[in-house]
Amino acid sequence: MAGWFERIKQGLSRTAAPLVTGIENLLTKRKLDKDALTDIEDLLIMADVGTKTASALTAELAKEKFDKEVTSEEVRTFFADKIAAKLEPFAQELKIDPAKKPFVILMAGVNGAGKTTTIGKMAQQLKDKGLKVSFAAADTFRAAAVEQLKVWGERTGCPVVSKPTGADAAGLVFDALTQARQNGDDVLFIDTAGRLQNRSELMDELQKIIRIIKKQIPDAPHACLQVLDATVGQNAHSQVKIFSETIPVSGLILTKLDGTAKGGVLVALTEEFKLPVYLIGVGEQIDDLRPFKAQDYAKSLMGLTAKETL
Ligand SMILES: Nc1nc2c(ncn2[C@@H]2O[C@H](COP(=O)(O)OP(=O)(O)O)[C@@H](O)[C@H]2O)c(=O)[nH]1
Ligand SMILES: [Mg+2]
Repeated sequence: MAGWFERIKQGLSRTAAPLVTGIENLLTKRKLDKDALTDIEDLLIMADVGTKTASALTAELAKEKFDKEVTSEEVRTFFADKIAAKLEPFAQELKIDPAKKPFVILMAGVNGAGKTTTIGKMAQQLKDKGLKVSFAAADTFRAAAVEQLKVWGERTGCPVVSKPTGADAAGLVFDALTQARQNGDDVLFIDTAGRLQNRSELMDELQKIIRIIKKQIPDAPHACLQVLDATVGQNAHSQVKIFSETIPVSGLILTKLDGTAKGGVLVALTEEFKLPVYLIGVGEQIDDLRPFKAQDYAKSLMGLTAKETL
């Protein structure tokens, strides 16, 4: 896709900028000594790649380049290659199985992570492929949440099953499933609430939704996607931990990579949870959702240009 790499690079520029200037400053007229390595490790930690990964990457760099003259670009290319290799197995495409009709996708994540927006963006991509898509507005807790999903429904031409605020979310999901089956929809997105303040209530509700889905379609939901706001940095770890203890999270979507200096968190997350990353959000517009490509991400993170993706 034209401009794809530029968009990711621009998105990650806030994460990359301190790394680029930091490493540049460190290595000007200086060999890669012990102090420089410590400082480089700190820069990686500040980009939120995680302490374990930061120290592993720095150790690998030391092994090859210690006491040698290296340029900032060499160091960043070295890291980008290592990071890309780590991420490659997790950069997957979310496959919609046409045998599952509807293919049920449950979207989970804390308030403000980007669930509703991402549903809208994903729906547009699926509609462009000719699929029939509908939404269940199961975030019945906030009136604004239902309205927001309806706006995305109109924008993408997807029917939305909703009920007044405070309605039972699981009951609504049951109705939405029935309707999606009757209409022969290919995909049903279930938007859920994310109020972590009352964790046990929320988690009970999610589990109840899953039980209700299984009453109609035993092998559904076919995907449980956790949406994460990349700007929260290391907090993303506890969020994935909490949600995956409650529901069978099958993959991640990272949003707001365009507005963060913590874009490296994706590296640490995959290392810890070994979950596929299907998509990344790089803006608020409908087409600001991109497949996660390990190479491009790693290069962008290191402020490098991807010549081979042109
Ligand atoms: N910059 C940016 N903003 C995003 C992205 N994804 C979502 N948002 C914004 O984040 C806010 C919360 O998103 P929303 O979908 O309502 O989150 P939800 O509470 O999880 O449903 C909204 O203002 C969205 O426009 C993204 O990738 N980049
Ligand atoms: Mg929402």
